[in-house]
Amino acid sequence: METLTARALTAQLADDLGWLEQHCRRQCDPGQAAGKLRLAAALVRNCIGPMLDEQPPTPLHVAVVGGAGAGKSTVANLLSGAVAAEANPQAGFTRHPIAYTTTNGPLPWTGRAGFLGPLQLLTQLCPSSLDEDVYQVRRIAADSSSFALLKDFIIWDCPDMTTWAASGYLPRLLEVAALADILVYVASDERYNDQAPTQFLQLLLQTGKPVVAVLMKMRESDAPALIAHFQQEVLAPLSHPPGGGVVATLAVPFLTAAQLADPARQAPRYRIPLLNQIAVLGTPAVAARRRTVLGALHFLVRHGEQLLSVAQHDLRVLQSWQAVVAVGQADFEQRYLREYLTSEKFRGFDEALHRLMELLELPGLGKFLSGALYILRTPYRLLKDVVAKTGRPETPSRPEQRILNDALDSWIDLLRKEAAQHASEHGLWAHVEAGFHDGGLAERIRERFQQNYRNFQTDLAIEVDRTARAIYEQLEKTPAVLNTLRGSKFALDAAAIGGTLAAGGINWHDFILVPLVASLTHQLVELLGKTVVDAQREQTRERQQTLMKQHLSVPLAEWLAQWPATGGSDFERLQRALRRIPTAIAQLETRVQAAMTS
Ligand SMILES: Nc1nc2c(ncn2[C@@H]2O[C@H](COP(=O)(O)OP(=O)(O)O)[C@@H](O)[C@H]2O)c(=O)[nH]1
Ligand SMILES: [Mg+2]
Repeated sequence: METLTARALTAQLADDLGWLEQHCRRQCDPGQAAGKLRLAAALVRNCIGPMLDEQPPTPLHVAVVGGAGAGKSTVANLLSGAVAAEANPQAGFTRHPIAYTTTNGPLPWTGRAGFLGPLQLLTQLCPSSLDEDVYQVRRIAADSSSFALLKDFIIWDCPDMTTWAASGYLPRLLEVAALADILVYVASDERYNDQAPTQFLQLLLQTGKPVVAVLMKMRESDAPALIAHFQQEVLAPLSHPPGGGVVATLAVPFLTAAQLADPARQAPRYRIPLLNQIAVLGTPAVAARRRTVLGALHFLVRHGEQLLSVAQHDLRVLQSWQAVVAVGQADFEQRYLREYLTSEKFRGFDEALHRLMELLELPGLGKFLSGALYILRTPYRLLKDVVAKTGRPETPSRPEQRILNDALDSWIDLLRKEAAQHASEHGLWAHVEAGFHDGGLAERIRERFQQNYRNFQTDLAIEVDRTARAIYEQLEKTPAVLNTLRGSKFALDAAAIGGTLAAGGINWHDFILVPLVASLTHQLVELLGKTVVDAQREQTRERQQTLMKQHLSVPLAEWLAQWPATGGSDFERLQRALRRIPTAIAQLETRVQAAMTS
C-alpha cells in the first residue's frame, strides 16, 4: 500500500468518514449514527491532522454546548467577559458556530487545511442566526483583568443540541465540539435532563475531552439540590473513557439584567470559578492538546467498527443481490446438465472403443489367426450391423450453444425481474435496474459470456480428445500389458473354439457352432472394453460440467456479484471507504504515537 503523507492520510480518512455520513443520511438513519460519523471525521481533521502537521497547541479551544435556550450564549459571555454573544429567548437562534477572541492580528489557526471541514469563515460580521455552513470569528476588546481567558483560549458559542435529525446546524455543532480541547455543557434549571442534549453529551464524552457542566437560571438556594440531582440523574449513568468525564458541575443562578449586561464586573462570583476550571484544564497547553489528540485517536480506535456498522444494511442488500445471482447460476448449471449434458453421446469415445478392439487383435503372424477369427465372426458382424440400422434412430440433441444461450437468457431475466421488484427499496437494486434499463447490462453480460464460451469450447475439445485417446494410447505405450491382453483374448477364443470342436468331434454343425462361439467370446471382450470406455465417458460428462462452470458460470457469477460495486457507483465508493477506514485509523495511531514520543 502506498504511503500517504500525514496530511493526505487525514484528508482521506476525513473524506471517507464524511462520505459514509452523507451516505448514512441519504440511506437510512439520519440520526445518531450519522452524527457519530461526523464527529469522527471532525476529530480527524481538527485534532489529529493539525497535531501531525506540527501545529502549535495554542490557542486552545473551548466550546460551549447545550440544549436550546439553556444559556449557552450567556455562558459564552461569562467566559469572554464581554456581551458579545447574542443571548436570545428564541430557541435555535444561533445557527452557526461563533468564535470569540481578543486577537487583532491574523488568525493562523483558521487558515489551516481542513480546519472545520466544510464550514467557511465568514469575512463579515453576521447575525448568529445565519443558517449556513459557515463560522465567524468575533474580536472583542481585551479584558484587562487578571482573568483574561481569551489570551490563550478561543471561546466558541455553538448552535443548539436539539434533535439528531437536524442536518444543518447539528453537524456544525459537532464540527466545533470535535475541535474543542475543553467542553462547557450548559443546562438550564427547567430542562437540565432533556433527552437529546444528554445523548449529545454522552457522545461527546466518548472523545475523552474534559467537560465542565454549568447549570443555569435556578434560585440560588436551589443550587446545591439541583447539582446533586443533576449529578445523580443525568451524569451518573453516562460513561466516558479514563481521563475525561465531567470534571466539575457549577451553578450560575438566575442573573439580573445588570449582571447579564456586564458579567465581568457584575457577576465575578459565578464567572471566576468557571474561568478557574478552564484555566486548570488548559494548563499547560501542550498537555491539554495532547489529551485532545489522544482522546480523538482512542475514539476512532474504539468506535471504528461501530462507525462502519452503518453500512451493514448496504452489505446485507449486496448479499441479497449476490444470492439472486447464485440462484440464477444454479438454474443455469442445472439446465445445461439436464438439457444438454445428460443426452450428449460423446462420439469420440465410440471411436476409442473401436481402436481399443483393433489393438487387441494379434499383430504379425497372429494377424492370420485374427483374420481367421474375423472371418468366423462374419455372420455375427452382419447381424449386428442390421440390428444397429433397424434400431430406433437417435433423436438429434439440441445444439449446446442454443441451450446455453437460453439458460443465460433466463438467468438475465431473473436478475432483471428481481432488480425491478426491489428498485424502490434500496439504491443498489435501483442501480442494477438502471443498468438493465439504460446501461446495456444485459448486452454486457452476453458479451462476456461469448468471450468465455470460446475458451470453453477450445478447452473442452482438447479435454475430450485427450481422455478418449488416453484409453488406447496407454495400452500402446505398455506393450507387456497389451500383449498379455491380446494373448488372453486369443487364448479365450482358441479355448472356446477348441472346446466346441472337441466336444462333438469335427462335424457339420461345427460350421454353425464355431462362428457362434468365436462371436460370443469377441462380444464378451468387447463388453469389457465398453465398460472401460463408458466409465471414461461418464467421467468426461462430469468433467465437462466442471469445465463449463469453470469457464462460464463461475466467472460470470463472480462478475455479476460485484457488478453493483463497480463503474463509479455508490457501492464502489462505499466499499472503498469500508476498506480504507480501518487501515487509515491504524496508520494514524502509529503516526500519532511516533509524533508524541519524538
Ligand atoms: N434574566 C436572566 N436571563 C437569562 C439567564 N440565562 C439565560 N437567560 C435568558 O434566557 C434566554 C436564552 O439564553 P441564551 O444564553 O440565549 O441561551 P442559548 O440559546 O443556549 O444560547 C435569553 O433570553 C437569555 O437572556 C439568566 O441567568 N438570567
Ligand atoms: Mg445562543
